[in-house]
Amino acid sequence: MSLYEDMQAFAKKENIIAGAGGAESFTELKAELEGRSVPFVSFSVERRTEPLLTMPEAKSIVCIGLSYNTVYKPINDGRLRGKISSGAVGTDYHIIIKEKLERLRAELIPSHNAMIFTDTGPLSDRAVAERCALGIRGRNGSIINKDIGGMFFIGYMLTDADFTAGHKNTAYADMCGECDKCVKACPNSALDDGRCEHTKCISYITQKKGALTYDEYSAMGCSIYGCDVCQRVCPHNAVYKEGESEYACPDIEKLLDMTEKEFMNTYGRTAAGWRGRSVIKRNALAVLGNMGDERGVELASRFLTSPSEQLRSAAEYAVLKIREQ
Ligand code: B12
Repeated sequence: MSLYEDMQAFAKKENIIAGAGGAESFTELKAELEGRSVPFVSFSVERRTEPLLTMPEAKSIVCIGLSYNTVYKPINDGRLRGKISSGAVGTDYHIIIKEKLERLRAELIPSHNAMIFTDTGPLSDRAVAERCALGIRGRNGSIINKDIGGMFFIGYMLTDADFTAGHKNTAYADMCGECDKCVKACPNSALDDGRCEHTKCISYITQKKGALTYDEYSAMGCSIYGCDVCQRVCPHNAVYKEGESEYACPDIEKLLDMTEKEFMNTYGRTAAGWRGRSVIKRNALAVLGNMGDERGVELASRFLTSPSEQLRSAAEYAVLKIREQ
């Protein structure tokens, strides 16, 4: 069996998708990155497009995808509850993906060098996934795979082993055609034919720090962390798992009462934990406003004199918004 075949057998056993490609530069990505500001990424365009600057001896890239296509049942217990994106429910994907890639390395290429990344590495994860034939960019910007759709996280490994020997990827066909459901469904019109304007994306607004504008609080709707709308409406994600989890629709009163220790115990090992307690509480306050339930006034009022500017500002928004309705 070739290394490529071993990798596919590993993927099947681990319930992930996998592919491989060469480590040559992502020349075609340069112009796109130079013209855009990308939040949360501090690598230069050179580092983002040239794998050999990170690992000079790299011969190939192995890329894996971990599905998070689960729809969580709403909890209808009369409590005020917000929403957390499906991908941020349960164990943080950064932990799972790194463990899987580390296992792949140990089982398949124990004597080779490898560098493992997901989300925070130098390259564009989506460009890597496309090169490794995991899928193709859809109109919502996400990489869509023909078997599991677009709700999957991406991780990759640069290695001096050649996973492409004896294998040639077949070109991926367009997955969207005339469909523009995601573009139409985006609550804040952030999508424009394959590009996502991050300043309008609800996912970004829930992650950026500080006091937000009225329009930003309002755009959040019921989202406390992340947003799944452009994925949920995508026909390629129509087959999903069903789940039940308190994390997916947190009780806002409980969330607002959490101490730092309770927050870390609850969210510390999820993908929503990295932004910290204050940002999540700020979002929960904005969601209270957007829900328009009179009970939200008392809850939000507790934060009108908070020493944190972002909590005060979100509390003011919530009280104002509920009073407006
Ligand atoms: C910054 C970031 C964000 C920002 C900005 C998103 C954006 N506009 O790119 C915000 C916070 C908004 C965000 C949101 C989300 N993100 Co994000 N994000 C990233 C991050 C860290 C960097 C992305 C980046 O460099 N963007 C800049 C653009 C220019 O580059 P790119 O998308 O990487 O590359 C594509 C484009 O350049 C495009 N392109 C190239 N040339 C041209 C030319 C034209 C004409 C066009 C139209 C496009 C185009 O092709 C490239 C490959 O597809 C990556 C992880 C990483 N390190 O790569 C995760 C990542 C892209 N995010 C991911 C996810 C899951 C999400 C959310 C779904 C999370 C959520 N549920 O809330 C949303 C989806 C929003 C959306 N519709 O895109 C996944 C995507 C997985 C997938 N299957 O595609 C990644 C890869 C993380 C991971 N490791 O799994 N994210």
